[in-house]
Amino acid sequence: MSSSRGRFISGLTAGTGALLVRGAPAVAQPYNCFRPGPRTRATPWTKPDQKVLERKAAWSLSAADANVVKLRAAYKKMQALPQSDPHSMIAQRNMHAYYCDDCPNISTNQQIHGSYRFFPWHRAFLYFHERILGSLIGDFSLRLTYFDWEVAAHRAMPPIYTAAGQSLLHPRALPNGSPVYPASDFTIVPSMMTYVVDDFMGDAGAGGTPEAKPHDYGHTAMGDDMGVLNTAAFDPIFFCHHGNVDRMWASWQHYHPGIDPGGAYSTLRFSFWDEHKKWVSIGVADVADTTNLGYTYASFIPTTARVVKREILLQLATPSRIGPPPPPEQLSDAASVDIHLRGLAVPADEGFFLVQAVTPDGKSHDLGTFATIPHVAGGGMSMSSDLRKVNLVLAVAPEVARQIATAGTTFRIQQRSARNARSSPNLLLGQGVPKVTPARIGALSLTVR
Ligand SMILES: [Cu+2]
Repeated sequence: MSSSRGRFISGLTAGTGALLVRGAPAVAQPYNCFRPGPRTRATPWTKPDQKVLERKAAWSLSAADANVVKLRAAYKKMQALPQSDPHSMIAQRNMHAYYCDDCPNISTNQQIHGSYRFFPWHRAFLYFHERILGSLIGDFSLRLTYFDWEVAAHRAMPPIYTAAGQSLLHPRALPNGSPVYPASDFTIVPSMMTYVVDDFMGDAGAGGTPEAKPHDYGHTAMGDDMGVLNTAAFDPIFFCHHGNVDRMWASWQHYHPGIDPGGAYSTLRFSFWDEHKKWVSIGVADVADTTNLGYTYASFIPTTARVVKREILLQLATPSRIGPPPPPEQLSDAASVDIHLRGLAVPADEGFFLVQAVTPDGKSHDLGTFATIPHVAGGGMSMSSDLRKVNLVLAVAPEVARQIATAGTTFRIQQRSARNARSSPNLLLGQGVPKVTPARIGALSLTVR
């Protein structure tokens, strides 16, 4: 990431400018981050005496639900606090911006997206956010909700968030009808429960597929403040969207007990303001089990496991070209094939990406899509030298796998900007001139089911 980003965007305002919804005032205010905590050492987090309670699906809750009443009262208080208060909504937004290396006025060199830091950091962020909300109303039985977009009928904004005149509603320009799309990137969520750890959680230098698909698409498709990293956590739906991202992780952990990415993962620690305004640090061992943080989910995401027949490691002649192909009989009995593109380098920090394979006969085959979230609205920065890496799993029909498993097949990615998605939802893969670049892949393999 550019270390001089702040210079390009100082003076930028957050919020949606002239974009209004149902007469609600747009949130446009000067945006300045402070260092979230003191430079002194954080105190290690200790588990409070707390009950283990369920986080429930936002779609299952009505305005009369006791927890919804608590959430609305707590957010109302949070939104009224001044920026200088670490419990304020503005401070919560800035905490996320700080850890995205997206503060307009300071370079933080902290990035918790695009690697195995993504899941544990966000779990801890949501936990402290939940505790702070509880402390604001003096009731620690308050729990966050989750946006169960893996259910087709639940891909519209949950009604408890869109009702007028209450604190869960955030000003947005985009329609509330279908804010999570393309649908295919949410339909595949149950199949992600079968992913191996590197593909699900990512590794030290690459994000996993859940981050690049439902997570990133949800942010960019919801748009407005949610659509850019440095303002996303200003919208209460952030904590509902991330509730389901966290539920994806909890569900995956349920199917893969005790598995983590290894390496330096187990030594990761993150610092936050707690509910007593104490600067505390929490480690990945503390957040590994949600019950240690006082919550469970009303249900796990079901898995659609299909027996794995074999794994085929493909040799790459160059970073985007297949070398010797596998023997054809290895694919002849496939019912479905997952292509794993490990360490796929993305030649920009944001966009919608279509991955294609070009076979030696010159035919191009669309393999699938993923997204990355813009750092700031509107652009204005040159980030062409930035690289993000993703461990991308793309499910393809056996026939496509057979055609591309050929010596000389090359891979390329088409990129469209996501920066204007907030004012033009149809931009998602639909419009704009794509930039086409050869893919750079670290390793390539196939899972035959
Ligand atoms: Cu985030």
